[in-house]
Amino acid sequence: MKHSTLNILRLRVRPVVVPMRLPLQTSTGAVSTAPLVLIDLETTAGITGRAYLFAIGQQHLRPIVALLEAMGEIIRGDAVTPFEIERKLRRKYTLLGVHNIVLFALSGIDIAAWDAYAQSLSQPLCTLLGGAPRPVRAYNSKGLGIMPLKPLAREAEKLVKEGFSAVKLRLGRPDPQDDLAALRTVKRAIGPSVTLMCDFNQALSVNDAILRGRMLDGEGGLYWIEEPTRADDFDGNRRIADALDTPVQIGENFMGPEQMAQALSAGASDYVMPDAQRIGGVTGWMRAAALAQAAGLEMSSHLFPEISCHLLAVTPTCHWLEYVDWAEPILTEPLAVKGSHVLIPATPGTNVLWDEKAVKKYAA
Ligand code: SMN
Ligand code: MG
Repeated sequence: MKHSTLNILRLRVRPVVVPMRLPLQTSTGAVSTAPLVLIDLETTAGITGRAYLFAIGQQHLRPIVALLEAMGEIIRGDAVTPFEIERKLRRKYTLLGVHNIVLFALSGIDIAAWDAYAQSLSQPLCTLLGGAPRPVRAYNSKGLGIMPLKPLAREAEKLVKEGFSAVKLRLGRPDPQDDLAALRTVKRAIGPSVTLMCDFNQALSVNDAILRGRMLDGEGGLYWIEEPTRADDFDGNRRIADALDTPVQIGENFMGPEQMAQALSAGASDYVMPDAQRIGGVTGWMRAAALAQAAGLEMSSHLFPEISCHLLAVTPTCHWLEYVDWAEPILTEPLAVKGSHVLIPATPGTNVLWDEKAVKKYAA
């Protein structure tokens, strides 16, 4: 197919609120539904590239939809060349700031454009990027929120029984002793052979994070401590990482590869885990992967497992894929999981396809 025939006809943007099977209580509040923005990048060749964004809260759907629709007008008729689209949109949004939900919208368009481009060449995204669709190691990140110990133990057993060799516990209770009790409960429930990560969602001050981190260090066996303090306090994160034995993990809030470069040069963490909708989609991820390679740091993903599996397969320091099933109710082809690995679909593009009946049902 001639690339010149692949131009953007229009961007279709639809908000949905999808029920979550395992609601999640984090230190920042409850996540009990998945408010998603579905993007269809329709092209002149009849191919449609797709992507979804996670709005975090339902109240954020409308501004994200509005941003996407405005960007859709700016790129209408343009060729489906992700670097050129990025260049144009970044220039148009320079004065507003390419940050936060502007970056979400830019990332979503980028992912949809790469999907359309890969489909036009009849290749899975990861093959187009120069990789092989090999299984990607994943941890089960559903559930294990801040909850009472009894249901926490039951949930931990259930998540491991789904076939995973690693799970992630949310911490950040007001009393450190309650976090300790939760950690011990989950470790007892999953046994010594299952890897356990934990996530504070930025709950602690730097000093408290060092105190609580030392307490967790004393327990042994914790794989990483995620976002112990404010995500953009790179110096604070460095002080925590220096003080603790357990590796510190950050990255889901890196706003583009530029901010990740700042975190790396500050020595902010031991591991990194960019988020596809904040790092700049496929384009931003590939640049972030090169930064992690140069810094010699293991790189994991944050949410968006359907896209992240393609991306981690071409990431030199590929570490762990964060597996959640939050988009599953609106997809016709949910990701296949086998033995704690996500299987990359062999179909052209990303294989993100909407279940239109479900999209109608959950329309917001
Ligand atoms: C997280 C982020 C956003 C929504 C829910 C949970 C969490 C994670 O930080 O890393 O999964
Ligand atoms: Mg996190």
